[in-house]
Amino acid sequence: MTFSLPKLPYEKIALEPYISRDTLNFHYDKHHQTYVTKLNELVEGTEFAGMELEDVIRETENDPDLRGVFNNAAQVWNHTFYWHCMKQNGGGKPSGDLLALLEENFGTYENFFTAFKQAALTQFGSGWAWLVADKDTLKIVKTSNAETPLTQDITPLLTCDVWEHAYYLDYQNKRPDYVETFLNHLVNWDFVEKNLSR
Ligand code: MN3
Repeated sequence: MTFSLPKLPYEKIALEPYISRDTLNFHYDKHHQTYVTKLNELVEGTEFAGMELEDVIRETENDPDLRGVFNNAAQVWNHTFYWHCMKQNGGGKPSGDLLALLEENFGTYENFFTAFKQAALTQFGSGWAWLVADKDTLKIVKTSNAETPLTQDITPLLTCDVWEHAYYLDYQNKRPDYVETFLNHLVNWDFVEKNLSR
């Protein structure tokens, strides 16, 4: 197969009690795997079969006939990125240069927290909330369905999956509780710093 499911960066119990093993059993083993499987079916025998995933996403973004390829490729990428955005004992206010940068861009960490949460809650239906770097400025954006800031001239730093499948088993319809927990207990700030240095 051309594309494969990247390994989770932690054990499935690592994010408990905030995100359960049950959620990861579905979200990683079923949803993420299905995007990989469908992508492989769609690109078989096409020019996209030999490309890097990021190139497939960029090449198919604006072609209505290749929407299926784009959707599955972007979801493969978005999910891999999302797994790395979390870690055991993560979340809370970062420190050092990263905190200073958030304060410089949003005034206070609390302002950042509120703005990120607001983006996650106001994404109507399925999608993603993101912290991105637009040249020297940090911004919060949201995308629908499989849309990804990867295709724009900005650098994704952090994302929260707000498709219902990301939180329904653990939080049911309470997206606000899931997003607050994500920020308070799960964010992998080391990964955000790594993305900033690119
Ligand atoms: Mn998802």
